[in-house]
Amino acid sequence: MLDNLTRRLSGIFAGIRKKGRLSEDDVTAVMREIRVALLEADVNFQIAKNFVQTVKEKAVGEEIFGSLTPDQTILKIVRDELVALLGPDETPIRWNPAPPTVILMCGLQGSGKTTTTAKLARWFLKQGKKPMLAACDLQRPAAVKQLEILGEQVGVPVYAQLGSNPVQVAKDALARCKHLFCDVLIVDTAGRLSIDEELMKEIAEVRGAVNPDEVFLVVDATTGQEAVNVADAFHKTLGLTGAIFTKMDGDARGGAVLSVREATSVPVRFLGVGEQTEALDPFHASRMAERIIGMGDVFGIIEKAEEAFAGEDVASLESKMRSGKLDFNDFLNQMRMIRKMGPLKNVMKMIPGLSANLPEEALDMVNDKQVDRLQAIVLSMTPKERSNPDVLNGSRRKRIAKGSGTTQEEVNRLIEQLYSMRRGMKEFSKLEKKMKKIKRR
Ligand SMILES: Nc1nc2c(ncn2[C@@H]2O[C@H](COP(=O)(O)OP(=O)(O)O)[C@@H](O)[C@H]2O)c(=O)[nH]1
Ligand SMILES: [Mg+2]
Repeated sequence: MLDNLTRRLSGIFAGIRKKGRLSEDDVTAVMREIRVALLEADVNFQIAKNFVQTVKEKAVGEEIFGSLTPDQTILKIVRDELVALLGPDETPIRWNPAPPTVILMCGLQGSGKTTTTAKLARWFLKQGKKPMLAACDLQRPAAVKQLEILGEQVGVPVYAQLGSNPVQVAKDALARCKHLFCDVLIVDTAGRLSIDEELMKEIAEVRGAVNPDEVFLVVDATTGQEAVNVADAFHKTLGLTGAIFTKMDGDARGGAVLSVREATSVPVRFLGVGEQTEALDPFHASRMAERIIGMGDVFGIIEKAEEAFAGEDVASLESKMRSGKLDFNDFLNQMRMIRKMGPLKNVMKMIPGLSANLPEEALDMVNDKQVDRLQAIVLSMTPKERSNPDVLNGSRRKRIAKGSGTTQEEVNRLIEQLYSMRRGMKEFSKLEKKMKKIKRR
């Protein structure tokens, strides 16, 4: 997500770090570089210009000339300005005090409305809500079917009515929702390839019929600047309360995400980061800003880990690790937990400094297939071998390599890794004990 911009900015900051003290000319040059980086990321021209202007003014005010660490100062200013540009850090859902809360989804065809409708339902379910979906895209019969399949996948009811019209379906869905005591109704609607009057009229009528608490515009993040015009048009007709950018897992340059709030005052609420229904991240301006400048998203990782490790016996794993008794059963468990955090590549991209410094190809190399290979090796071991790796002699290793479709070198390497982890953890525990003693004195 926005990797190119991150890489560009990191390069700029590294350049400042190398230079040390900055002259006024240096600052001007740096600002020009930042502006070019923003423009290349497809940020609106005026917004990029204003952004750099503010950063420069603040930088001068902070007396960066002569400062020994101008890169830190500029980094902080850029971060703060990005947060300001991206809007309120987080906008909570506007719950209707008298449920159900109604959410209207709108956007162009193919932007990801139907998928995002299901993603939101899943997200609400996790918050302990009881969502229901309304299939108001009656342009194509397949659209209703798609929502029904997705609804079944996430386990929420879908209200549909073939041969009717969107306004009627929306009204009836709302009644049904109340009847079932569901507390969130998400209304999926039809899109067009471009904004046209008929589409706007239809969706405005649906809006009038259900009086939504939230109107979310779903935007394909790879569409660039055009997204701002789309947001503008929908906002004028419907009064948007939020934007959701989809396909952030693809090669989105990010300009639209960075521009839409400043251009339309509509805050970004969620980001779609994959085709699966769990691939939806709530939007935080500060986290986004920090990821863009290469500070990583530590909170995002912690959240993902907490979610994945919920209900897992992490404490016993930790005590095993500390005592240096880790075996391949624990290893298997760990792998399973890590896989629950989502594609490895996405997790790695959130680690501070990593995504900016690693080329995309390197990230591709630590792919999930490799983890699968390691897992296959462990799965080819007998239970005895897993709990007592000491018995793994040459012939056993050969058998495991064959059984898992890997090579004996790979098997050897994995076994060596386990032993080195054991040694490492033992050393660490010793060190920790020593440190505690020293502290007590
Ligand atoms: N990679 C990726 N694909 C997405 C995302 N959101 C939606 N899609 C895909 O985009 C296509 C269009 O989505 P759909 O929900 O049918 O769009 P709609 O026409 O607006 O309802 C589908 O192939 C989805 O799988 C996302 O966040 N990432
Ligand atoms: Mg659709």
